[in-house]
Amino acid sequence: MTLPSAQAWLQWSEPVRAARAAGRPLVALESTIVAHGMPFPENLHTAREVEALIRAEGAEPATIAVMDGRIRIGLSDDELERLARAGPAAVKLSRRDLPAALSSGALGATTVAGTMICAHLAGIEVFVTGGIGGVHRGAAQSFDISADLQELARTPVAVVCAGAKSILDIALTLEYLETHGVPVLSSGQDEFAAFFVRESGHRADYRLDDAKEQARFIRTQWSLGLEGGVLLSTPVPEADALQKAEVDGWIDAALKDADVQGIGGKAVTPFLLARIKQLSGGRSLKANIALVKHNAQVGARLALALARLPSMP
Ligand code: PSU
Ligand code: MN
Repeated sequence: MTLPSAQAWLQWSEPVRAARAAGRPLVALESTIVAHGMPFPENLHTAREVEALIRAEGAEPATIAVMDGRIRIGLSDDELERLARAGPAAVKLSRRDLPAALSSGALGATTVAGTMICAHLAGIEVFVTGGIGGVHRGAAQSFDISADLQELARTPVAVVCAGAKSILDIALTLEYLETHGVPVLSSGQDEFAAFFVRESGHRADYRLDDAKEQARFIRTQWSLGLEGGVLLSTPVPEADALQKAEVDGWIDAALKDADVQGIGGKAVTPFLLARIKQLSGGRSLKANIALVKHNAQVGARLALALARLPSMP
């Protein structure tokens, strides 16, 4: 009898398979940001641009999703378009949803947590996203804490993000990560970033601007046998950053709307993102696109640096 292997669920795209065989570093990308985080067609354009930026740095992008009962490691352009057009019709897949989508054959978009699991199965060390999920405001009542944080605590993947949106309670999000032993690194500034806004008012644990330093930190963590991920925050480029005062107003209004409409569970984050886009007249979307593209460059450079540093000490 052969033992069942999670590897059997993986289906590699040809370019990703070739890059891996050639020893070129891979960078995982999530698909919830495509299906649920941005509207069509901006989601498709952004996904293509992000992939191109990673290739231009010398790494290979692997967008991760669930299609036709397989975990896809890398999507063709047609498949990327299928996902972008499906939008919210694609199931949002966090850790607990993966078995359902794989066993039923549903089209699924992986969250940060879902993508970390799949990236780790594929042996991919670096994963680029926009912003992570976290502890929601009012979590003391709602218990709404994203499964992304638990995943960071257990799965050894480096997650590059522009911090977390202030739809979340950023202070509690950072407390949670500290409790679970997840290092929070920042590149480009001392503070943990706040997604559309550069400053969150909270310092990251360690500032490491250089990809080589980041890679040394990450290799050291993993070579010690310390389980779990690393979070690397980098702020939205100055030219595209929004100001805290205006964003706070949109967020307060969006949170109120979610409350009045009784939005709960995994619908909360996509609802808030879409509402903030409306309230900002599209400016939040522009910032969102800019920050994801910037994260892609930071992530690709980290993947290259990690590939040059295969072992520590
Ligand atoms: N933040 C964004 N855009 C997104 C998400 C977060 O700016 O699209 C997505 C990510 O996939 C993240 C998920 O993992 O939302 C978190 O959802 P929840 O809060 O339901 O765990
Ligand atoms: Mn939640």
